Amino acid sequence: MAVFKPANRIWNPTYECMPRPALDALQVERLRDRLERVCRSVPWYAEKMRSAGIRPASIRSLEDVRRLPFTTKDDLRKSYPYGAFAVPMREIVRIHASTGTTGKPTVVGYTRRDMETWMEVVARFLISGGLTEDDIVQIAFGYGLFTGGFGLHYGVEKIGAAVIPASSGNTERQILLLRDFGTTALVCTPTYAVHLGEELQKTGEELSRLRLRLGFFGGEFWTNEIREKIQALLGIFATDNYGLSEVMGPGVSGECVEQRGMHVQEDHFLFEIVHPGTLEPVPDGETGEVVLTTLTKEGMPVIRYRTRDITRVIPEPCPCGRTTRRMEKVTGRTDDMLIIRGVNIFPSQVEEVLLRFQGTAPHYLLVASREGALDRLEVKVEMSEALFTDEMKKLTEVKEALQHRLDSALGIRVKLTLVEPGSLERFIGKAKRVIDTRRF
Ligand code: DLL
Repeated sequence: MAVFKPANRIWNPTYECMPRPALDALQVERLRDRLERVCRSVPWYAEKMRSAGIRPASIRSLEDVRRLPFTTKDDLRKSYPYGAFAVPMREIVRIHASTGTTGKPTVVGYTRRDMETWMEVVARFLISGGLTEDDIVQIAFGYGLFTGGFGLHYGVEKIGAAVIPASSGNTERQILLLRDFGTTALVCTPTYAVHLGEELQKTGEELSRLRLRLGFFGGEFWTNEIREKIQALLGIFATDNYGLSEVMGPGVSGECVEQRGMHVQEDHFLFEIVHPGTLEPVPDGETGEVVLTTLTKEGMPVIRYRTRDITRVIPEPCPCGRTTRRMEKVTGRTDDMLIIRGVNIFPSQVEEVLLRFQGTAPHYLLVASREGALDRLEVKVEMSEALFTDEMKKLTEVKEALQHRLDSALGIRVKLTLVEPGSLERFIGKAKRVIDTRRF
């Protein structure tokens, strides 16, 4: 289905379109101020800076940020639950926690001013992706410790659009709301958007009878091919937005109507890309790990936080007029990366092959195992309904062709298993695409 392109609107041109030299100067000033604060109020941060020989007053340019030590998830875990807070508990008005899959969650606290900043940055990316005051926004992210639900909620309200706090799950009810409440914009993970789209299709509902026109998806990586699929399934214009609890939640960056990379809210977050091995900054345009420093956060500031997310800066200026730098779609996490017989493999590579290939659905699972001394990678892929009902001969041909594409895209031989439509687990939140049995 042809997708319209919304008008280019900017929520806060003062900051989003600030001339670069002024923005750089603002970042340095805010960085110095945050460092001073952190050193005053978080003992382990003060110690970290002292051991690295850093005095906040000596930070004079953005180059100086390279001298600062990194913060890792482990540092934050060690300070569980409130040891990374930089203000007394009386100033904290909200607590969230990250969706850790192992061990304890990372706890994050927000002051009233942090809440205002959060609403502001979410409002910015919603407006940049085409939202208006007239929209009715169905939020199908979980409301709870996860930052997705509440984070988006207050940003939508700030703009003055109407929120339907549907929360996650119960696809039947989501479809009912979409239809009966006249939802115009959908907010959820891209995986759930695909699921919702497929379920909607099964009901035989005609898209032209819905009012849906926009989608804001984030919380996990997704490819441009998935975007096309979602846009067609739901008849919408879809944009990507990125964030993480440790830094703020959603709102760190988001796409504009160009749909080409996410503008980082650089007046609030200092953004670097470093080589995950050497930890040295890479030149603009080269791929590496995202490192973020909060420039205004009061409750729980972080300095050079290693996100483990892999992407690159898009060096060209954006036609939308914003001066903030854009990050390319995240291609994966360093901890989702599998090393199979010395070759680095990301789930996104498999997804790209599948989406360009007829006969399979974008539901897949990578299973790494070890046989003797040899690593093995099995790729389980759901067949489409059409292929499933086709004759055996066709099935074998498709399997061979897909095997060939996967082997050449990944650079290793994989074991391909085609499974029945609907047999792999569906996710209402973030998808889990990798099982590595070698770690246990
Ligand atoms: O997922 C915050 C969020 C909620 C962002 C809703 C956007 C929308 P966490 O649960 O702490 O916070 O997980 C953060 O999710 O480090 C990335 O690995 C991944 N992630 C988030 N957004 C994207 C995205 C929220 N647009 C972790 N593309 C991050 C790729 C994403 N990965």
